[in-house]
Amino acid sequence: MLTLFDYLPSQNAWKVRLLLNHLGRPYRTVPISIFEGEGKTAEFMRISPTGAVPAIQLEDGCTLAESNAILAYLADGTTYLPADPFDRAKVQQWLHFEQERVESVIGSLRYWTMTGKLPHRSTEMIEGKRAAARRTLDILERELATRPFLAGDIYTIADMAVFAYASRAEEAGLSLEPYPHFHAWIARIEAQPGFLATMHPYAIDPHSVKELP
Ligand SMILES: N[C@@H](CCC(=O)N[C@@H](CS)C(=O)NCC(=O)O)C(=O)O
Repeated sequence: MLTLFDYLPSQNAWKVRLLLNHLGRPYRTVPISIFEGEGKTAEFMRISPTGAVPAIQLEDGCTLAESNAILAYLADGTTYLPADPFDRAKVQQWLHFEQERVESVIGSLRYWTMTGKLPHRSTEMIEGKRAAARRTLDILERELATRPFLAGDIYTIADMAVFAYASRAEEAGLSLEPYPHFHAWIARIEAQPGFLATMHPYAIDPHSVKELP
């Protein structure tokens, strides 16, 4: 059976849980307490070179890290990742956008906000991230005004990846009011069969108030 190395408040890991739920694929979970340093053991770093979750181990022992690489691997051969090379590349385009402009911007702000680390970050850094986050939401609003899903007419792993942190922007202190098309896209995704509504706040982990080792 597939193994998922997981940390419940991680929305990067939620992306993988979401896809597994859509696919109805059984898996077992190995929790990694990242704030207690479990990600930085030699054993786990052989599985995930950065020491970050999510990572998976296949039935044959092969391992894979990076949420979007995992999504692409697990979605291969399903409607969530088109077979046509151009359509597939369009999905990749949005997966790269997600890492550069969603996860590392809205995801970071949300993490600092929800774990009480915001007062320990410089004003310059916070304002830089907030401005970048607004640019990201403006892009998503403009793009989603023209089609139902990010890569076209079909729901794909691009939507799953971007949804993970972009839909939680309010937890990062960003208002979503000016973004009606983005709102409608959130509702479309939440209505997909097999959508995984359960997400976990950092507050379930008392260690999350610490800095990562
Ligand atoms: N680019 C990676 C980022 C993964 C990531 O930053 N995971 C966080 C949890 S959301 C983590 O495990 N951090 C611990 C660390 O970096 O030591 C991905 O998309 O999987």
